[in-house]
Amino acid sequence: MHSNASEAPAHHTPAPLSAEAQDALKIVVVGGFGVGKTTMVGAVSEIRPLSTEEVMTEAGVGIDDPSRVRSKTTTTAAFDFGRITITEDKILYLFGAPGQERFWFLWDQLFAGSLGAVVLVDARRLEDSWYAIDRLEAHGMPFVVAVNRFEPGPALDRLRDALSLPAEVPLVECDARSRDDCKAVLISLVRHLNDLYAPSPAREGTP
Ligand SMILES: Nc1nc2c(ncn2[C@@H]2O[C@H](COP(=O)(O)OP(=O)(O)O)[C@@H](O)[C@H]2O)c(=O)[nH]1
Ligand SMILES: [Mg+2]
Repeated sequence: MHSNASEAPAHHTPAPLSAEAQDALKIVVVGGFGVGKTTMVGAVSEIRPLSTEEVMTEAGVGIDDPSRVRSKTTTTAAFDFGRITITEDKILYLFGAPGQERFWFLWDQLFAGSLGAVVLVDARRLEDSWYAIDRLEAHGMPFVVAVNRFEPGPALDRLRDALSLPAEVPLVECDARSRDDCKAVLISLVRHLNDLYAPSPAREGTP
């Protein structure tokens, strides 16, 4: 008899949200169709990301164009949802927002209460992420732009020009499948927020 009911299982699923959790922080990941939003939320989330990814059906034909996005057979019907515990009482929630124009009505709700956003860009299809940048600028929502390199492409400074990104908006590279890359993107957003909101000595001096 080796079984012992009081023994903790060696492997268990991540604990449910801590009772201490008080601060819920929210970051949204936006961008065009097939740029890697679902992949990014899945790569960094500590819970199995909740996603409403559906196998593309006849209904998507002519609406979502997979011909330009190799090996993509699913499309996000609503949004992706992931979670990262920062400290016991600080939880970061990640929302991947569908990029297709027919889902824009969701964006205002999604942006409400968000700290900032990550715009994912596929360097081969910059135009697919232009509107996301436009909408974020219109909302006054701080954001960073992450270039998901599916294949070698133009240098970052050329992409910055092509996207007409102001110098102060961080532009970084990432592989959305890499947890470390995605973490680095989130850290660049947090640093950017810090630069925007932290009282600088110069600002403190002004009345
Ligand atoms: N080569 C490569 N493929 C990627 C990368 N990120 C995502 N993918 C693939 O690209 C496809 C689209 O990604 P997905 O996350 O579904 O895009 P979404 O529509 O923005 O949610 C999927 O088949 C991913 O596996 C990447 O950085 N490099
Ligand atoms: Mg998706």
